[in-house]
Amino acid sequence: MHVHIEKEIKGLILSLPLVHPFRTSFGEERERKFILIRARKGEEEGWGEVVVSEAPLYSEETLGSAVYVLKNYLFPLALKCHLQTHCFEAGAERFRGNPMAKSGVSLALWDLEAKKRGLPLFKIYGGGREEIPSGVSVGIQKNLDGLLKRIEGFLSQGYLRVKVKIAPGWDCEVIKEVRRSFPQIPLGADANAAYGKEEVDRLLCMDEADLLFLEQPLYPDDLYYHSLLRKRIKTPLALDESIKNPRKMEVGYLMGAYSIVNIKVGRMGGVGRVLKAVRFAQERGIPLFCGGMLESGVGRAHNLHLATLSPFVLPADLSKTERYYRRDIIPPFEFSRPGYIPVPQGPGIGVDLDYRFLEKIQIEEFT
Ligand code: OSB
Ligand code: MG
Repeated sequence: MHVHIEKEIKGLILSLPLVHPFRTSFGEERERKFILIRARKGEEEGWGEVVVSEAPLYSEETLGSAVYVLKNYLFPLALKCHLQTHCFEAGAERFRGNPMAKSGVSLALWDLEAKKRGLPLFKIYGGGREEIPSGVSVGIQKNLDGLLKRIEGFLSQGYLRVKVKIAPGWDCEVIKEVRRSFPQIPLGADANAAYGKEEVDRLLCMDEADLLFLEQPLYPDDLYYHSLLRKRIKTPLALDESIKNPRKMEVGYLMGAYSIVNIKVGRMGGVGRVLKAVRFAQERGIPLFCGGMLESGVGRAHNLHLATLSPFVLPADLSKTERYYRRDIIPPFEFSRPGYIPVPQGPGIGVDLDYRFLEKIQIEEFT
């Protein structure tokens, strides 16, 4: 029996093993569990990704909290809005927090809308780039030698910028050694909020390594202490975890807490908020880069479209598929020339999903 579904929104919980374990100051991931959102209207379907982890380590959100909020609040809102982006995003502002859950729905609805209009998302966003400069984020390794070998491997493939994860005990010496081995490369360091305000003196050593940026050294709430650190350190500060929405971006700017912002749609709570933050950056000349959360191909396709906007002047945390997953749910992203990933040109996110593989890695679905 075939039932025609006019409008539908659904969550799929999936799991993919990472090619290489990814260690940061907050823990190690070997496998990525994530939620895909599928929004259907008539013949078209739009896809979004909820970039949560199982544990509340990067942020407060978890797989379980996202499922709860999607089922009980965000799916009903999306349906009430007839799956329209602006209605959904405006309605979602009423709910506190839960940006990754909100963003998953937002992305699916934007994809759906773009597909109905027959346009690639970047055209709707007003982006002008056809390929995105690609950087790579390198996790904490067992030893320095392993790190240097890994970086060398990535550089030989053409990555345009390397970001090294740091944590207390894996910071000054490591960064200085990396710089000594690779004197010329654009290099960043990301602490994932591992340092307290009492530990800032430790971070001044970064100035000896000629870094492009030091990302999120202090706790997410510590915008004020970031602004104090910024006065003492020459290395540009980039913020990630602290910039939870466009208001935090504005306050952080007024306080002088950062020079650069790492934009992640999941952390910000949806496309509308990212577009607002990007306008803010554009008006003030704030350099941005597009961050990553080890997304599946769906999330990375969305990131490619957002990264076409002009304030994204720095290489993105957006690497080739093979750096994350042996097999992905969309055809692999590769370089069109060394260091550049082409932006998909088809309608919406512009990539086709591998439905059979999707079924294989699915754990559960919910509406
Ligand atoms: O801090 O940017 C981060 C991955 C998971 C959680 C936080 C971060 C990251 C990355 C990976 O750095 C970037 C990527 O997806 O390539
Ligand atoms: Mg970061």
